[in-house]
Amino acid sequence: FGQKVSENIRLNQIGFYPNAPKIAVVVNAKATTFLVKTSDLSKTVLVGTLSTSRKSEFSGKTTQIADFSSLQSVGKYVIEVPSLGVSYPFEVRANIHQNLAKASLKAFYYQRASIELPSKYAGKWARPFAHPDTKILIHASAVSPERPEGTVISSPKGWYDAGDYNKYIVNSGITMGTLFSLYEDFPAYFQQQNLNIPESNNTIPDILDEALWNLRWMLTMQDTDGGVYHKLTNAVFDPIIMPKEATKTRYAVQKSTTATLDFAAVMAQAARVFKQFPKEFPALADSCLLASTRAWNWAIKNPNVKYDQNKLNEQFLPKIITGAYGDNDSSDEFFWAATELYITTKDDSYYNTIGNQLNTKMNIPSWNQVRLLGYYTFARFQHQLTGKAKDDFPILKNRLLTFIDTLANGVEKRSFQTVMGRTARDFMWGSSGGAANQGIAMIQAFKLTKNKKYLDLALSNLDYLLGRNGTGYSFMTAFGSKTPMHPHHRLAMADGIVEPLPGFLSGGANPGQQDKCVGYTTKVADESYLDADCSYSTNEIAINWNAPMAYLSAAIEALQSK
Ligand code: 9MR
Repeated sequence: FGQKVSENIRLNQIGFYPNAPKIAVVVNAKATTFLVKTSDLSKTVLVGTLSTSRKSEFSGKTTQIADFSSLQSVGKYVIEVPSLGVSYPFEVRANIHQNLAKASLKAFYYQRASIELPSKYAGKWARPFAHPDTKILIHASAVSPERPEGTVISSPKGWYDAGDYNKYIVNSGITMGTLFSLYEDFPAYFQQQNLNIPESNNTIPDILDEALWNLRWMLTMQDTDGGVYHKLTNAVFDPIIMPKEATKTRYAVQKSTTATLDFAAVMAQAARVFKQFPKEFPALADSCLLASTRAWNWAIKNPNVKYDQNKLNEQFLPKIITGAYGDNDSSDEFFWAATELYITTKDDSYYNTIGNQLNTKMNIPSWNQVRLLGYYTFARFQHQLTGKAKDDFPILKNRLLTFIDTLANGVEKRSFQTVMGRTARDFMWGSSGGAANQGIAMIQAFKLTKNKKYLDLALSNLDYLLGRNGTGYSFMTAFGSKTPMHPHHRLAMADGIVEPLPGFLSGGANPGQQDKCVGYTTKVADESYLDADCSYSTNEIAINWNAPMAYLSAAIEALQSK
């Protein structure tokens, strides 16, 4: 039609709900009006005025807001800014993010170890069985009298962590906690969802079937004394090969306090969740709770066993130089584990270990910041609290909402009007996961207050992830017009298929550029992103980023359609 697509019109590249806010951000244009047209350009359905220019906090570029929230008719549209061109097409309709919610969970199936993925479930990304993980060597850093040097354990299943094929307990911890919380917060939504995975025809919601694949692996990572190995890994990262070719020796490496507590939290939550399926899993809940309490008791006896990979490599061979997930502060892991154990068992002694910690600094969840997962669980089960926990709940709720408001306040003044981007520090390794986790915080605030403003704020970060951002990318593979084609993902890089595996959230803008990859064009915080497979610090995928994306998209679907 002779209309050129302008990458300077930034918007959610999938679309919008009829009754929800709709915003596009126009970058570096001195324009005054915008039009909404049907995507065949045959009809103009709305003419609007762009806001006055403001300056991006990070790049100094100008941005203007096109607010077309009044467009409520179902259809396919584009935005036109006469001096620039047209936006990517988008849709307005109910359940607009249903497929996204599905795909972000289906991604976990693609990450499964120790299983063949037939084309029936994996389409053109089918692949043969690999990584049996039935002969895992106890690393020198993890030997014990009961498991001396040379001991082999079986530790199959689980998900590959990210672009690499290793399996890390700490990162599995927040990932599983997020998925179980999604199920606990919106159980009805998952009665319908069909992920087309091998277990889809059983009586268990698919989200739980998928989580079970990783839970079974996690259970094997507990040592005989209750402590939990930090990770199951090669000594060094694999080259870019498919799983079947990746046959190097794998090790169970050193126990740590943080891994053990994350494990305790997940198992306590799993015990609660699977207790609801006594017919299907007569013994699983009890096994999980036992594993959890044994892990907890180990951590109480060993409160400060850090995972310091440099130190480890000074003492033991072979040297381990894969992902470290090292963390000097285990107070938040204690908080989360105690919370899950308290809610599952209602045993006050767990609460008593953390009841004096409500004044500690709060952070948006990430693999090394899990305190808020505990807050969310208290909020979810607020009506079951007793004793001191019940008395304290108003304080906890108030602290949580105050914290969330500090993230949310001033959104309307930000250049992209998203919760994401309050400060440059939002843009770190895995910033997309951070944005999704901020979205979860907004959902929690919505659940606590029923104030719709928080639901709209959650949506602002979904819009961020799907294109309303400084890079102009939708960070979700296969979801949008401009999406990552070269994620740092061994499965995608080595499979010889042009399209990356669908439904994976790319790490996102990060001016750290730790990979030193050639091709970055800017160091501006919210623009520093490179869709190249060498860019592991901006364009890797990871289970702990997909889980909050799954949460955010499914939560918004569940709440909007009401
Ligand atoms: O997500 C992790 C990020 O917060 C760290 O800064 C980074 C460097 O330590 O590691 C990231 O996690 C990676 C892990 O160590 C190995 N598997 C891939 C993970 C995602 O990049």
